[in-house]
Formats: sequence, structure tokens, C-alpha cells
Amino acid sequence: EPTPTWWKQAVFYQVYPRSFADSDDDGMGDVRGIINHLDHIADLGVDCLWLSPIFASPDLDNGYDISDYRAVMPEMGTLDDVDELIRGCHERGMRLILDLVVNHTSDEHEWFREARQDPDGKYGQYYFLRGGDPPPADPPNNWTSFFSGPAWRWLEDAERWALHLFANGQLDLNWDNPEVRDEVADIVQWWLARGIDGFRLDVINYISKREGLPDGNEFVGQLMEFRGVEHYFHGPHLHEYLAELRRNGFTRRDVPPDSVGPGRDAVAVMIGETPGIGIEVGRLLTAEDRGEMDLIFNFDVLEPAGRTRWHDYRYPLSHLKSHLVEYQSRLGSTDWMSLFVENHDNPRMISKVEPDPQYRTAVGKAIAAIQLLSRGTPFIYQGQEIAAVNQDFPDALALRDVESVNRLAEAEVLGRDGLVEVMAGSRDHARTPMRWDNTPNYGFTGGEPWIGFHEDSTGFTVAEQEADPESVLNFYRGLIRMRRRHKALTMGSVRFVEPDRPDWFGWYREYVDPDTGERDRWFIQVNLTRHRVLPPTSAPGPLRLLAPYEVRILQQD
Ligand code: ISL
Repeated sequence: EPTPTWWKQAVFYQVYPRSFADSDDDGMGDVRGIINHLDHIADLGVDCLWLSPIFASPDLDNGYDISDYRAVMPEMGTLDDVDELIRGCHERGMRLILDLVVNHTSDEHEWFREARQDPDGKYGQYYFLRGGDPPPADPPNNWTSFFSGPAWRWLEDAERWALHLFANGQLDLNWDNPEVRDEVADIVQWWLARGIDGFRLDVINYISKREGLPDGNEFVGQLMEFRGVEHYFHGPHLHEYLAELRRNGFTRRDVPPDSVGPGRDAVAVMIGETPGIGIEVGRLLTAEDRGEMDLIFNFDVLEPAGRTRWHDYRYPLSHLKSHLVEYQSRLGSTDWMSLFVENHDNPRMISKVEPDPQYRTAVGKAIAAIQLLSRGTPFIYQGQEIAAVNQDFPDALALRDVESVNRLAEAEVLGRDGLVEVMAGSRDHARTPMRWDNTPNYGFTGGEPWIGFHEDSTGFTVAEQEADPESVLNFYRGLIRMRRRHKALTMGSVRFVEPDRPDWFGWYREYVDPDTGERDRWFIQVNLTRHRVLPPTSAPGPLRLLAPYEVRILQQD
């Protein structure tokens, strides 16, 4: 049985700080805005907050390009604000984790500035710098960037190519250099000493690149849309570097080994964002006895085979079901999975499933029930709890994301209709601000928001959802309360009924108290379609049709 560590029973909530709440009316959300709204998060029943980056950054990729890991972006606030936020969370019994973006740094980070000035010196070894002969000649290999074009940038001044898997201002760090690994461990220790409870690690499975940086296979490149990935998705030293980081970074030096509680767990939680690794590698990365990470995000859940988020298609909830069924069946008895359907990099799930507004609440609840009552650790992305949907961006000018902007430009050059792709898949759908109430700018800011609101339904602000007992928000609160009361819904086992049926999802959760022998057993069923469906006769409870996307929860005695 898995040990009942806190993060296995926790509900996480991802805050996208620049779009959560703006306290100083400059149009951008900030740390104080989060402090002011902590009660919303606490009332939801959340156990741990995860903040997307708040660090100093030229903001080329909304803070995922960091120029100083120990400073806060002035627009977001100060270190004192962060200390206050940490206290505010802990006072409410919640934990707080931050986003560690160390596959790459900003080109404005002092390490990179030094590297440019003296490419043959110490900091030149922090990055992947390569000469051209004669300069610039061709890029050192054929790898492509996730944000369009080649993964190499020519540095005029240094006369070197520099590797960037993301935007050209996000330069990949050379983790084969032990000094880089020590720097990262120090950053982690520095933040743990301030009292945070761990980190989500950005694209952490990309850190180990194959020696010599060989060309990517063209066939794999076409299949994945990006060239070179086979040389770093699961690189040669990945496991070794992660175990080392756990020992040197995530193990607290200031607390006894068996200490537990917000801000003082002996080992801080380590959650990997790991695109493209599959179930088996995911198991290796999180197996308890290997001492690497605690949880990872497996992105297979987000699209069925053959689809990417750039396709304009309806996401079948049967895929969410088959993903969970398949994943659970392949997990070992002590393995633990994370449960997520949204984040700041993906369109809103309700819109992908069912853009017809009459089903918005029903779909929102169906997704909530599947996510919160399955076996694993749920991560709610801000806005999910108020049934946020995609935006109707009027044109390309309304988009802000570097990925969308680059992709549009690239599509134009290649003669594709980029607008359709980008409107389907843009990360900006999930990045428009929280809607708190019906005052101007939905209570997000008294200024001009950094990104506009392009969807105007009524009934889907926090204030309206709070007032409506049948709302998605109150459904989330109710489910989380149930999880807290009944161990069956967190640590309990899971058993699926009719695992292959695509239109209906039914599963048992069961927990036997090791001390009293008392058994608690639940049956949850969800209609995965907009049609009425009849549950199988093997399902417990009265046999009656389920309405579109209906959720039914039964506690058995
Ligand atoms: O970009 C991708 C393919 O379209 C993804 O697979 C990508 O690798 C993944 O979403 C990485 O995301 C993370 O790192 C990025 C940042 O822009 C994202 O916001 C972050 O979540 C670079 O730091």
C-alpha cells in the first residue's frame, strides 16, 4: 500500500499570478492580490497552492524566462509579500509551492550575460554554446524549438550558437556541468529556508541532453512535430540528476528527518512537469524507493491519439476515462498519479468537450467528479472551479502568448491557416483573468488588464457561483469536503465497472480502516455524453437513466 504522505491526500490549486487578482491596478495580477483572495482558495478546501513563476523576468514567456531566481518581478510584488503569502497559507493550514524553471534561464540572467562576454570562461560552461566555422555557418544540429524555428540562436558578440528549446530568450542550461546542478540545489534550499513547501519543476525531464547533441531523426520529428526530442525527453543522466537534486536541494537541512507539517517537512514536495515520457518512465521517476520525484504530470490525458491542442475538435470524455483506466491498471501498488485536465498551457476543458453553453455547468461538474473522486492527487487550475471556458478572441492582435504569436507567423510563411490552429490551441484561453464579480473588469483590476476578456456569459463569476447552491463552485467545495471526511475517496482503492464502455464511467472507491476493520465503500458514476444513458445492470443502486453528463455518487453501507 502507498504510504499516506500528505501530498497523496491533498488537493492542489494552481494560481496563474498575473491573471488572478491585481491589487495595485497596474493591470497585472500580483502576490498581494493572491493574499487578498486566500480565503477563496481556503474555502474551496485546497491543501496546497502552486504559483506559476513570480520571479524577476523580462517576461518573454510570461515569467518562464527567469533572470533572477532570488528576486520577485516588481510588477508582482516583493519578497516581503511572498513571506506574507507563505504565512497566510500556513495560518490557514495550506501549503505553498513555487515553480522552478531551471531547464533554461532568461538571456538576461547574469550567468548568460557572463557567458556571452566570455564564452570560454566559467559561465560559458553553464549553457550549450557552439562555434560556427566560418561563423555563423549552420546551426550545430537540426533540433527545432517548441516555439517555432530552429533551437539555436546566433550570438553576434560571442560568435557562438546557443541552444534554446523554447523562445530564443530562454537558453538551455548545461546540467552536465556539476556547478549548474549545485546552483539549482542552492536556489531550492534558499526558497525552502523561506518556508515554502516544495516546487513544481518546469519541463524537468528535458535537462539531460544526449552527449554530442546529435541530429534529431526526421521521422520522429514529423511524428512529434518537433525535431530532436528523442535526445532529451528521457536523457542519459535524467534519473541521476533528479536523485541528486532531491538529496542536495529538496532535503531540508534545518529540520529533523521525520518532521511533517507546512514549511517543515523533512523533504519538500517535488513535482515534475514531464511532457512526452509515457507511463513506464513516469513510474521510474516517481517510484518511492528510487528517491527521485513525488509526482509527475503525464500529458497523454489531454489529447486522444492523433490529436494535438492545435486541432479544432471535440475532446471525448471517453478519452479521459480510458486514460485513467489504463494508467491505473499499469501502476504498481505503491505508485501514485496526479490528476489534472487544465493548466496555463492548455485551452479550457469544458470548451474542448462541449462548447454548447447549455451544458457548461453539467460538463464542469462531470469533470470535477472524475478529477476529485478518482485515485490520485488532483490539481485544479484557477477558474476551473467557476467553469471557465475558452475565449472568443476577435483577432490575432488580442493574443499575447509568444507561442501563439510565433506559430501564427510560422504558419503564414508555410502557407497554412494559422489562425484556426491558434484559436483552437492558444494558451491564452486559460490565461485571461479570474472573474470575481460583475464590477468592471470582473473585479480583477481597476486598471487596464494585460490581456482582455473575450467571453461574456452571466452567472460564471465567483460571486454569482457562490450565491448559487447548484453552481459548479459549490459542487467543487462539496466534493473536496467529502474527500476530507472519507479516506475511501483519497487513499481508498479503485475498481472500475465496464472499463471499456465509452459513454458511461463507473468506479468503486473502498477503504478498510487498518485499526477498526471498518469498511467504507463508494460508487461513482458519470454520463460521459450529452445523451441520456442507462447504466449497466452491474452498477449498484437503482437502475435509472442518467441525464446528459450527470454525476451520481453513492455511499454504500
Ligand atoms: O510546448 C509544448 C509543445 O507545444 C509543450 O509540450 C511544452 O513542452 C510544455 O508545455 C512546457 O511548458 C512549460 O515550459 C515552457 C513554458 O512556456 C510553459 O508555460 C511551461 O508550463 C517553457 O518554460
